[in-house]
Amino acid sequence: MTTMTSRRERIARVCVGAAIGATLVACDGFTGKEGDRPEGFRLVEGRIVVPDDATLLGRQVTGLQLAALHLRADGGITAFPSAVFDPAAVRAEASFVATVQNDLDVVLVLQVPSATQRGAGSFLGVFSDASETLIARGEDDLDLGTVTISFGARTPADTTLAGGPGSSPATQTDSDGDGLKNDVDDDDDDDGTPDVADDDVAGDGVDDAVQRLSALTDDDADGVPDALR
Ligand SMILES: [Ca+2]
Ligand SMILES: [Ca+2]
Ligand SMILES: [Ca+2]
Ligand SMILES: [Ca+2]
Repeated sequence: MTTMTSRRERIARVCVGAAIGATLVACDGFTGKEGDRPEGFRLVEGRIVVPDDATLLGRQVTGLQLAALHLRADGGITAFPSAVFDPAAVRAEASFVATVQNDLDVVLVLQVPSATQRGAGSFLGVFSDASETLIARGEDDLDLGTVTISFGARTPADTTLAGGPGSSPATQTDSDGDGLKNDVDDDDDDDGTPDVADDDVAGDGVDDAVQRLSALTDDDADGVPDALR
């Protein structure tokens, strides 16, 4: 997984270099479309408008990334991070893509990368779709459009990211593959228990209640889980 992500990101950088050279060249067969990812993974991508660093954090940040985090039943976190970008170098929008294991529910966060750039980093905000932060499992790729940041009363604890118009993950995901996207499917995992009474709506095997960031330990109660500092 990580190896393939790195390969894709290396290719993306090569493509950028080629574009800057004023000549668009074939990028090693990379198209960004289905078939370019490892089997069992989906792409979660979009563009994010990055405010100036002072507004963002009140502190200097030299790198940012989006990361899809799967909160496991054992209390651990499996991370699927995007490439790192420098907020100071982003004039308008930064593109991101995370290669995410498609059988897992995840939350998508903006973060300062961990030391390895591969794990859960320092939390800056969570993606929210109509107040729901859990992105359901599914094979469909997600294009979140232009993602914007809204700062809450407590930053970063209440900072949320929202996708562009028409980019709701629920309208793009058919978790059980029955032809109905999750937003119009009353039983997202086809287990016979309707979504409204299902503890694990998309059926990734982990109760949804423990998969949201609110389930993580927050000893000082500042709204940022201890594991995401
Ligand atoms: Ca469905
Ligand atoms: Ca269904
Ligand atoms: Ca169900
Ligand atoms: Ca779940």
